[in-house]
Amino acid sequence: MKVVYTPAHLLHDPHSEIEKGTVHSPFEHIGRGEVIREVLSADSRFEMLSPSEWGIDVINAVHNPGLHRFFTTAWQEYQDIIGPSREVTPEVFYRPSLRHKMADGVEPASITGRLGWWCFETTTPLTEGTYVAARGAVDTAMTAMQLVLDGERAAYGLCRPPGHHATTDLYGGYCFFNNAAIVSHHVASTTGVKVAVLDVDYHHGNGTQEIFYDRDDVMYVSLHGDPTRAYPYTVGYADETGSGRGLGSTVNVPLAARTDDDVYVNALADAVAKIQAFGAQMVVVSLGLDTFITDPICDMSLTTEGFRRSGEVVAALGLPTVVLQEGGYDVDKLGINVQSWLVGLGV
Ligand code: OKP
Ligand code: ZN
Repeated sequence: MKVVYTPAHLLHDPHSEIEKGTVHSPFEHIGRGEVIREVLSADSRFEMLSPSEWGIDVINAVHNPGLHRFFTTAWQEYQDIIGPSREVTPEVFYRPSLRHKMADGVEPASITGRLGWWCFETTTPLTEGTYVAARGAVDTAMTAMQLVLDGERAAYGLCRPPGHHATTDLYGGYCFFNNAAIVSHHVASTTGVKVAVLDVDYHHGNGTQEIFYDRDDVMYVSLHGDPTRAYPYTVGYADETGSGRGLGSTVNVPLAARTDDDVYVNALADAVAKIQAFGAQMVVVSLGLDTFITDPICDMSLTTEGFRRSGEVVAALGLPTVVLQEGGYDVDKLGINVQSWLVGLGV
């Protein structure tokens, strides 16, 4: 299987994450990308390729162009105006109900205000190289997509930073640009192929869901920790099924703590049947390995073998498949878990 990787991800190198009232070392760090690269490059069934450049139009086709514009200057503006810092995290978030009964807010002029205008939480620091790394993740995803459009049965994009929490207007959840949504929108809008995003990351992909919520050309199906206990808490409930023309093309399957391989694989088979019923002609997998039994920030109980079985369930769809990296934080096992999932899909 062809694997798309770029060392540009090393430029997004945060040293901290603000969570649960403390500052600690980030769960989403460069070691994640490197361990996956190491394991796949040591396995002759995988062939490593560099991404080609896709430009910014593919990003602005999905996101508010203001979000991209913000990333091009934000880190430097903060350094110039607030003072030198290794990384930047918002402190005041814009919430529309602040202006309840008033006209809608507008993007503030100050960089402190703009950070909280474009970001929704505190665990996603901007660093000097974040923008270039996030562009690299988009290029990685688009290049994997092109391989599949050119006839590969499947391809894997080692995207880092991940993407599925980024909405039309907002970044957060370790995500800056929504790699899976950018690819899926590009395929659906330029080829007319019906796409299903299958999101198997532990966390609900609120960004991808929001981007496609009212559309019937891209389905969004997610298995995830029930948001009654799991990040992102306010999105991902089973009764969210789409709106307008998109009604019925969003499917959410919230799962219990300690969900194991057997329960998960059964739920995945049901989800895959819905993708078939939708008439999808291509699948984009948001691949998170944070459902793993020893993941440090999640609570499910999948094993390396369960990931292989998951890949097999997706392979049974018999559709061209673009697999894009999202989460997975047990770094010691992340490489072999990705490998196992992809071997199950078929290499
Ligand atoms: C990104 B992805 C951990 C704090 C979590 C953000 C989680 C983002 C997950 N207790 N902060 O979906 O793997
Ligand atoms: Zn996750």
